[in-house]
Amino acid sequence: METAGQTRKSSLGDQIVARINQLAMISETPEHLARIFLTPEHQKAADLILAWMREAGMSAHLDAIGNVCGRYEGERAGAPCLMLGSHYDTVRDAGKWDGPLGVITAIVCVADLNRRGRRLPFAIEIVGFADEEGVRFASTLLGSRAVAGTFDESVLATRDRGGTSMHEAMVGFGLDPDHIGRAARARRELLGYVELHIEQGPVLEERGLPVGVVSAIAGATRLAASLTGMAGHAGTVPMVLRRDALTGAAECIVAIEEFCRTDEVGLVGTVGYITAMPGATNVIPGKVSFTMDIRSQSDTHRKRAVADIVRRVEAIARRRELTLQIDVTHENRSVPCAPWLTSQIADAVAAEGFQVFELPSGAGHDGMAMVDIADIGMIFVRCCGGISHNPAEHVELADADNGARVLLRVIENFRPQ
Ligand code: HGY
Ligand code: MN
Ligand code: MN
Ligand code: MN
Repeated sequence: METAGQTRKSSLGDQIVARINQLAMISETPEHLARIFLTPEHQKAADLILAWMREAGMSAHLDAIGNVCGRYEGERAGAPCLMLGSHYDTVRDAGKWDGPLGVITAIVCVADLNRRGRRLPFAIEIVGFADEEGVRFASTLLGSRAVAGTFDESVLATRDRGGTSMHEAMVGFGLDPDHIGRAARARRELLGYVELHIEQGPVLEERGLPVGVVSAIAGATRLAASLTGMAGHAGTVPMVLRRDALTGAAECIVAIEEFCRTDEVGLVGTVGYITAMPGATNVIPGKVSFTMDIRSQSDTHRKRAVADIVRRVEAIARRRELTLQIDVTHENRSVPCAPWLTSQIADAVAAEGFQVFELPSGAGHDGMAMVDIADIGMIFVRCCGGISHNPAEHVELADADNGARVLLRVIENFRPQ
């Protein structure tokens, strides 16, 4: 029991929760958490995280694409690093843990090493990636692709829903698009990449486990479709003569859901965004655009499923005499975590007294890009009800603490391969 005079040394979990709440205050609007790439909220969040990194004894800077980067030197300066990280951008109307938990937990762990004057035979680097979600420019993992040297310059020409190109947004943010290449790191500089992240699913909670060891990350295909019919008067055009783009899209969307729902291999398909033009109550929609997000742990299965879904959408459009435009806008292959890293994570989980449980990630993560320059490992932390990409997303303080203690063990017992 603590005496009244004795203040409880704040646990790693306490430190994490305080920062999660502080960072969550930086949002486009107070009502709905949104911290989107190359916005004033991005800049404010970067400034706060850089300050936390410096308080933790790290040198810290913003890189050429807006990632926040911190370095905690090892016993000898300039040594290769164990890189930790996650992202600090969010989806719209987001939860406050998806991404920031990994960045903040890593910083709190380094601050603990620094407080104890602990130096390791390697450096620790932490990267907060500026755009993992791909909310603004439809391509995901922009920050980690820049670090991995695989950034696709063509994305600079893509425009957000307000018509601003990534190129223009970078200039407005004070970054030079021609310098993105300066964010790239060489494989020889990294001993490995480890990301701690909320599970964003219900499995750990169902099994009563606080943490999990990630085996692989599912690949994903994003598509954009538009259906063009014939706008018309809602009161005068007989139903049989209509070429209604919105009811056509509705049939496509239900067909996609049915196709994924009945798939035995665990395919998931989501239509997350739709627009219907001209968007008036008394006008038959002439043009509808919608997105698709199709995922599977198997790339072969996902690609076959995408082809089947496109065929079904084409058949519906033909039958309804709608013009269809459908394009793959983005694709991430599934990636395995490195067994030598997952076994070190498993050792740390066991050493903390928890059951070791391996599970795949249905959600995408920056490790899908980082795998091009380093072997990757991931630690999952239980989140309540598996809820994510939702303001109800939550992690209990004890689990934030559990995750931090596992990550700290991984760091202190890390044995480069
Ligand atoms: O969409 C995803 O899987 C991740 O949250 N960006
Ligand atoms: Mn996310
Ligand atoms: Mn995430
Ligand atoms: Mn991630």
